[in-house]
Formats: sequence, C-alpha cells, structure tokens
Amino acid sequence: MKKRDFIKTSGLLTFGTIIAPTMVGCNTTEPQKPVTEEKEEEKKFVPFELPALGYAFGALEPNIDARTMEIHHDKHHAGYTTKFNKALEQSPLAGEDLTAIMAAIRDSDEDTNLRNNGGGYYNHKLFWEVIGPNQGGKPTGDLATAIDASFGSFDNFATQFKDAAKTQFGSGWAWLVKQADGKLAVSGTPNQDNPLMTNIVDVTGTPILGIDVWEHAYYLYYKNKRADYINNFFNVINWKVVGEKMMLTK
Ligand code: MN3
Repeated sequence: MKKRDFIKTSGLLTFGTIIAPTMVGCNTTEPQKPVTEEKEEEKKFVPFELPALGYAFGALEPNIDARTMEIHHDKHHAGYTTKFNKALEQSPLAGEDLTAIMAAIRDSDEDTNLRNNGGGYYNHKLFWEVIGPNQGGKPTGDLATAIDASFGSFDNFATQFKDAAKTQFGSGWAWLVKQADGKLAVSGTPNQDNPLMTNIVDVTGTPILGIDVWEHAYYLYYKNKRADYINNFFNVINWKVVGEKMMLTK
C-alpha cells in the first residue's frame, strides 16, 4: 500500500469510527482527504478595492476635466471593481494576486467576465497612478536611458506611443511595456485587454504606462478630438512613478 493510500484509508477508518453516528445520510464512499491536501486547496478570497485617486478630480485640469475624472473613477472603475470581484469569487483564480490572475485569463467564453472586468480593474488602477498634477515633461535617469536604448530617443518613443493610442480602433489602450528581456516596447490592445494577459495579447510584459482611449476617458471635454486628448495626456504623465514601475519590474 502506498503511503498516500494508507493515509486516506486510515483517515476514512477514523472518520467512520468516530463521526459516523452523526453522519447519517452523508455520502461516505468518497475517501476523506488528508488534512495537508485540504490546506493546499484552500484559497482566501479577499475582494479587490477601488483605489483612491490620490489627487482631486479637478487636479489635472485643463488636460483632463474634473467631471470626466469623477465619472471615470467613481462610476466606470467602481463598476469594473464590483463586477471583477463577482466574477472572481466564482473562479478558481480567487485568492491569486492580480498579476497572476491577468496571466491566467484565457480567450474563452468562460473567462469573458474576468477578462473585461479584471482588465478594467487593473488598467484603471495603473492609469490613476501614472498621471498626476504638476507632471509632464520628460523622464530622467534610468527610465530616460532605457527609452533611448529601446526607441532611439524620447521623441521617437512619444511618436510611437501617440500613434498606438490614435490608431487603436474603437475602445482600448496604448501601453509602454517592459518586456521579459528587459527592453521597452509600445503596444495597443482593444477593450480592457493588457500586456499581462499572455494567453491573449501579442506584445507581453509589464505595463509601466497606459493611456485609456475609450471615449469615456475624454469625450465630455474633447468630443471627437482623441488626438488632442492624447497630446495633452503627456502634460500629466508622472514619469517618476513610471520609472519606479520599470525598476520594480523584473
Ligand atoms: Mn476607462
């Protein structure tokens, strides 16, 4: 008899001997699992929270207006957060960390709610972090060096990033991504997909900067002028945070 079988059998015997009188009507044909296995299977589901903005709704004016920020954070991101938690609670991924969840999402009907709402949760969380009041300008230090090494110059990077944002058909995002080989790349993804979704997107890695080009991100103020929104987005990028994200990413 293998050790594992012995544990199961002895467990069942103990179970039968001591607890059986109180278990009338229960299915006792399934062997009781050893305690160690149960511990491995147990995952604690802690709902993800809507992160606070860290600055006032109007702090990014005139580049992003207060009303857009308020609706975007309090309605859109709040909605993604609620729906993500609902989908996650019923998923085997409940209890995993956010990055692991993104990496596990598949291009399947089963994962549609997790993909759209989990992506929406993650993407907006990053978005609020990489923008802020009194920002803009150009990156410095290691980030500036990495951008020059990967794109030739900051201007080349900015052109590629803006083009990815402008040409994203319909709703989606443009990203600055730190890839597994350490190089930086620009990409665009539809809807709420992101570069962490390695089963789904072409350019994979850790997003360190993202711009939301869904109409809800700019339409109240910019109307159909997505390009103006994208250009002005560069006035609110917090390059210090983007640089920290690059350094923290393996
Ligand atoms: Mn949005």
